[in-house]
Amino acid sequence: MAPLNDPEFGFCRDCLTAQASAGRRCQQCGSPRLLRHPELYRLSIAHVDCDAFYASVEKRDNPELRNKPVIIGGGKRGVVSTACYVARIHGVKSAMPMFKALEACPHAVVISPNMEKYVRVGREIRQMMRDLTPQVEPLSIDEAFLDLSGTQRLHHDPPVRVMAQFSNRVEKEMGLSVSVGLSYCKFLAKIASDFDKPRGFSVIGEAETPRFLSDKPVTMIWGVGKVFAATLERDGIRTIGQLQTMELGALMAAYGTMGQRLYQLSRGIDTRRVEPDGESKSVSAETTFNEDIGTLEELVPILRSLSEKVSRRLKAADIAGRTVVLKLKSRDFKLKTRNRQLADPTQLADRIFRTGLALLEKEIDGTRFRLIGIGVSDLSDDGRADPLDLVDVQATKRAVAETAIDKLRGKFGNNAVETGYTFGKIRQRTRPVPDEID
Ligand code: DCP
Ligand code: MG
Repeated sequence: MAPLNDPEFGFCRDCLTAQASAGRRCQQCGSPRLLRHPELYRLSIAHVDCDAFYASVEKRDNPELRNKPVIIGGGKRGVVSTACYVARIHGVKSAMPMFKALEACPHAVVISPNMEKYVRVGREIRQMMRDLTPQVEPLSIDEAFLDLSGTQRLHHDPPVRVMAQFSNRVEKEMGLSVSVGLSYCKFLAKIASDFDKPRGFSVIGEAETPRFLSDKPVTMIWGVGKVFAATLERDGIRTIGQLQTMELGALMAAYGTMGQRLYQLSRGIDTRRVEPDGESKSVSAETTFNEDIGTLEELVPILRSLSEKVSRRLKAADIAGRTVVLKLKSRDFKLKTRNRQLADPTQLADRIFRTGLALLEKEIDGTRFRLIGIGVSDLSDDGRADPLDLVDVQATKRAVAETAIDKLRGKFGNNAVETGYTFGKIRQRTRPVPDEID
């Protein structure tokens, strides 16, 4: 068994020596990087996020860049993908237009992204995670959740020590640094990993959670983006602490299903499991027609309605998909699927629909169909979904409109608002299949 000594004295992240007293430095190696927490040996949900990922990979591969400010980005959209921590000191941030970044940090070295390389490195790190547990849920190229419950017997060490060793191993074997958050649920583990970046390791226990959250902004809650935060602000709600004083009924009356999430997460209640194989899953909806149909005019409203259903599910699960998949079954039961990959993951009905429509238009050739389906795969956390498009102003307007529609639907039900595409057009033509009944 591992030295499960006093969690309040903890252990050293560098040499892993369990501490026998409350000193500020490791009694073995002198490192100040000590981990201590009353719940240290009880927590088992971890979130790992690589530090300045693309930039760190480039620095690793070119030691001359080590102490220089490095920005990764450019390309089509002309924005910063990421900046190293040196460049961040000068105010450079992800998603900033490149010209602004260079105003802030004129001596920065700008490198265009090498996605193939980052994907490969991301996979290697993920494999190292899977060496610890099969319960690995990737969220994006450089981050994942791990559920280490029940692994103590395998590792002869509690999760916190396993994760400390993991982060040391990534540094040694990959030449990259990660930040780890450890808690009792996904919501707090993810918050924790962001807490003392780079090379961080933060622990948030169950007992301290309500107090810890109380002065934090509502935007820390999963699914509360800028638009929804503005709605809350208008209602006078800025901190999670304010949500903690509100009743479930009141929150649901005001914000629908989102209200329930606000109620639970504000109190640190998060029952979502770590779901491995997130990469291979998809979210889709389909329908079979009473009579086979083959014209765009008839298919478009159905496609729109199905896209909205997919979008609702994505939003409810806080996920987004990057590949849109259209499925068609013709009269003679031949199945066709058509895919298109987007620049960013989406959870918006509008983007799913428009992408699906472009795929559908190519298939209209007089064939009559008995089934249509639309879905997204390449699922990830919604954190990076649907960035506002600086070039396509109309798309941004539609995204804002969709958020407003979501809110009305949250309040008054899914049929409260119909768009021009579906209005009055579909009910008589399709029959619900079991999957479709909400
Ligand atoms: N990325 C991107 N565009 C964004 C944000 C991120 O292309 N708007 C890319 C570049 C990042 C990678 O995704 O390196 C991982 O995203 P993170 O948000 O984890 O950012 P970093 O890893 O770069 O920095 P941090 O140390 O804050 O995690
Ligand atoms: Mg990162």
